[in-house]
Amino acid sequence: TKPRKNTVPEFQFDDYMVKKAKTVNKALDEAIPLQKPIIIHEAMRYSLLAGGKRVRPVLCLAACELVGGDEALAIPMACAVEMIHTMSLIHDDLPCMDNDDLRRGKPTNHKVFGEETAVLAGDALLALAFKHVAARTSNVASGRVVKAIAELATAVGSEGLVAGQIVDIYSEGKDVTLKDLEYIHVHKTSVLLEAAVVCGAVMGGGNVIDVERVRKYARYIGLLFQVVDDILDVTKSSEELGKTAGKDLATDKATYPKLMGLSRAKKFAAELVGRAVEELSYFDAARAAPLYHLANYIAYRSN
Ligand code: GRG
Repeated sequence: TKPRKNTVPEFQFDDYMVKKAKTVNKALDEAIPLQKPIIIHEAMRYSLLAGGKRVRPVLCLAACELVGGDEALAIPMACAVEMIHTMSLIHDDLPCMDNDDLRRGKPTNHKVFGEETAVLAGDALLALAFKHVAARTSNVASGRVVKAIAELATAVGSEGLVAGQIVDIYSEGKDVTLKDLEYIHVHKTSVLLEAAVVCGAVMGGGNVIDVERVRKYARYIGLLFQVVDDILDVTKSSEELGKTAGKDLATDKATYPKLMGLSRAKKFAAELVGRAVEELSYFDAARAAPLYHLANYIAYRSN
């Protein structure tokens, strides 16, 4: 099929994000009642409901609607993706990993609940994510649910997030090439964004061609997300110079601006958003508007 003309209809993106994030927050709140043992459910809820932009679950819902599905079909999956993202942040912040004290503007999970509970809260969120999709998805053919679960599991395990984290850990203090950096980012960040989009489209009833098209879109925005994160590290650091040495400048962590220079990194980000949006031109422009604006939001966000 020929790409459609890429006209972008008027769209209130801020309202859209607020509305979708509200839906996701309500569903997440209901997914984890404060039951016994209270402490573990409290720890799970603490990080899961601590804010966050909710980019991944909103992408999941937007992809479901892009292919003509009702948002309700993908809500359990959107929650599962956010549960997995949150558990990866809890584990990433642990003293044996990044040893961070703050996350989403609040003390990290292990700072509040202790290391043992933080590890278990992460484990429990991971298990709940898969249970939630399997048990709560309704009106989707079971073959689609199984396909989406396999996609999500691949994005989490030793071919996904875990692969990115382990390679990142073993790269510390070594000379990292642009190729190594891309491997780390693709696995630590892009794979989950990709799974969010692909699983949303699968739950929404998308055909194979449409699913593979949104996958391509997701790959570009996944990489874009990290390039922009790296750029923000530098630009925020320079804004804060004089007060404190910024994160990126203070560590020997490899970043896109460090490896290619700030202006080339910005150019690369602009190229990625262009390529992502190009993939949307095959879809109905009104239905694709949320994903179009999400790509731009990721590219030009300020935090
Ligand atoms: C998944 C089993 C399993 C283990 C975890 C620790 C680990 C393995 C992976 C680390 C993954 C990680 C922390 C990647 C960084 C991803 C990233 C870009 C986070 C920031 O995402 P935002 O900006 O954050 O969407 P908010 O707070 O807005 O949700």
